[in-house]
Amino acid sequence: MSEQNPWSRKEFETKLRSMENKYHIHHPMHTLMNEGKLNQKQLQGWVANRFYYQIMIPIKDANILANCPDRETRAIWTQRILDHDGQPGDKGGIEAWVQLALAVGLTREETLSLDHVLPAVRFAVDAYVNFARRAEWHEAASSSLTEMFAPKIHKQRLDNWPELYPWINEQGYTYFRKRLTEARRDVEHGLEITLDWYKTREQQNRMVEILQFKLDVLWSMADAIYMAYVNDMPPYFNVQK
Ligand code: AHQ
Repeated sequence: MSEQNPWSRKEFETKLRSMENKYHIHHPMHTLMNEGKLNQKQLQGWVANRFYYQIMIPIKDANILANCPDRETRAIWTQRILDHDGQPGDKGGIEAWVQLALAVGLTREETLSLDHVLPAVRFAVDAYVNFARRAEWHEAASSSLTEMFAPKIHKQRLDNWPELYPWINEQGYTYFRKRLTEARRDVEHGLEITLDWYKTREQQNRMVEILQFKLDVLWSMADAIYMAYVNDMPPYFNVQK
């Protein structure tokens, strides 16, 4: 097979950014959300399920750290764990997501219990964590780059929810505000690692596969939540209890 010429750095980044069309912002779960068409129970279902994703992000990042021999990279990547788990003076993103849960009317206990987490959400999230655990650390780090598209979805929530969902307590928005700046900083570092690492066209095609895998993780989570809370078809909905 002829070895295709590698994309230039700019072409490679453009190719990765062109995959935005498959980001979960375009999933009906998120378009309905952004049109104000979800009721309280449906929003609670999304928040409670996404809590599992949030608590597993630091585990994912710790696995990348464990596999990464480069001190400078680790010193920067460690911040991602602190952003979620918190540190003195900053309760962290996981606590901010609990505040979002309280703001949509969930209790702390039921959110922390993970009782609402759907099997398919758990499978998708665990697939992401297990990929990060066993992949070569550059590949695991670059799989975070769906966050290239995240600032837009966080901004959408901050701009539209107060009007669309006036019943949500304002304290719930801390998480999205936090991520706006954190995501932009993380993407800068993740993109640098990615554009430096994948050199040949074959390697660059591998990165496209990895980004598609992560897009699939996010899309599959939205599928499961939509099925259960919008179609009212949770697992085993149609069989005798
Ligand atoms: O809140 C999110 C977050 O902390 C992260 C970390 C990052 C990663 O390491 O994969 N991805 C990510 C994302 C977060 N929020 C999602 C959303 O829609 O609120 C988006 C998601 C991502 O784009 O990967």
